[in-house]
Amino acid sequence: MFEKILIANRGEIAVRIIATCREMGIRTVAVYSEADRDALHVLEADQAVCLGPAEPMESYLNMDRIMAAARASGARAIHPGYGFLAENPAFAMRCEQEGVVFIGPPARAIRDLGDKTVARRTMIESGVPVIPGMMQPEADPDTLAREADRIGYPVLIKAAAGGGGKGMRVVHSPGDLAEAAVSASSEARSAFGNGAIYLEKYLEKPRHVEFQVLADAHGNVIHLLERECSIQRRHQKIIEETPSPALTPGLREEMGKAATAAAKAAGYVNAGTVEFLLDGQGKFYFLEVNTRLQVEHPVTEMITGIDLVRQQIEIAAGSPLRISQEDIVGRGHAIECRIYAEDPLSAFLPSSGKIHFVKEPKGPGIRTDSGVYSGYTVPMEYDPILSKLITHAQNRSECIQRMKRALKDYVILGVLTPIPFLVDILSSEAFEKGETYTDFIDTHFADWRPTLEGTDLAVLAYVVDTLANRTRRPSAFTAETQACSPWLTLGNFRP
Ligand code: MV4
Repeated sequence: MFEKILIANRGEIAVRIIATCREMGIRTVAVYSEADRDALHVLEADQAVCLGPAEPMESYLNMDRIMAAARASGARAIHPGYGFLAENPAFAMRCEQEGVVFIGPPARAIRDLGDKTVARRTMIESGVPVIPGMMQPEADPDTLAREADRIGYPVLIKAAAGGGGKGMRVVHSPGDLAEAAVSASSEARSAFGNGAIYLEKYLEKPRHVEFQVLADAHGNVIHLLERECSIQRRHQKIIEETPSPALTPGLREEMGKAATAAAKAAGYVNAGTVEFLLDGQGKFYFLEVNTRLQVEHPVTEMITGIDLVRQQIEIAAGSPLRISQEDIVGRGHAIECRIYAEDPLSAFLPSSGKIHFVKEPKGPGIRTDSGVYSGYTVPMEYDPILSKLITHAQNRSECIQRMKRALKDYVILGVLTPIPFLVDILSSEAFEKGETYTDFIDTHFADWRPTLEGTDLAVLAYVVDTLANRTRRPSAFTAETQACSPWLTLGNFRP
């Protein structure tokens, strides 16, 4: 087993990876940029190396500096987390060449699955259902028009190098195709440095259901059930849960088999996620494979009891999987809410600044994966995720109740968060009924406003008042029932 692992990431995911390393007796090396000197992952690691200036190309995306940090610290393996270099085949290749173990899939699997048309061809060969569409990229407008006629409108233009919705265009009629293809291609070129596009049949109102897979270097592949990730805003997931309210036991088994077949076909090793779209008729289609540990991995950990980071490290060290498919049992229900520093009243724009105070919710079935602490300043340079709040309970409705309670008990002062938005989603009838489709936010929360106007000012007034009256206590011998905990009051947005 590795004695020391370098974590090529920051924030909550770096902190999360450090936790498992400590349990395994593995020493950790954090890397950080000049903007992250005071970051939690730096404080928690055994050792920390400064990479350089805040700009990602000078720090977290700089392969030379990360490899130099690994050499200097004597780390034999690198965990890339998610984002940054996690799905960069050149980085995985460089680790392979320099004798450092990349805790992730082989460079070749990352590269092959990164091209969506290569991935589609691989899945078809192994019998995994794919969305009707093209099997290679195409630029010629006449060929595209013929293909669109064959597939049938509406069609969806996608970037071959894509993912995350960039370079996507829905086209409803032949007259709109050529122009949409040009604009999708140029968007893809600026986002991925590759303007290749192809067409798929456009599925209306699908669900996004993904399967966690684990594959070792000895040919064993298992899946760890699904995650329902349909609640997204601008291709950013905000709430994830498992099990999916849409799956029957039969469909789950069928999709799980497709997911492991997909991983085998791609020569996959390590932890990965096979994404599917599920239509209203219970038909599912392969979408793409995410070749990394995902943000939403904790919900899977909660219901299976399996530490995915430990599995990743053991697989990377060459150990065979010690769990088989029959060992995987989902217990109860888990939900994750992502807590970003963002202003739900101003189009969810980042809200960076100092976190004056944070109090995390506690209690049975509650987990917070956090990268922040009281007094920490959220830098502007990176994705503003502060933490993830995960609840686990015996069934979906208790899990929702628990999540609403936990969100209301979560106090973060200094930066804005979407907590009131999340509470309203979890309280909605559509969510309660499990009507979680990819158009959920547009359909039910397009012009959401907080229930209390002027909340921010009132919270500010309340904090000032509280600080000025530190010794205030609920008055004795009265029948008053007003809230006496400032944190409870703030968390509830009932100033
Ligand atoms: C689709 C689709 C409908 N039909 N493909 C969006 C991100 C990218 N990874 C795939 N996406 C979609 N592909 C076909 N053929 C609808 C989406 C989609 C979506 C998918 C999952 C979660 C949220 C979504 C929001 C809008 C569109």
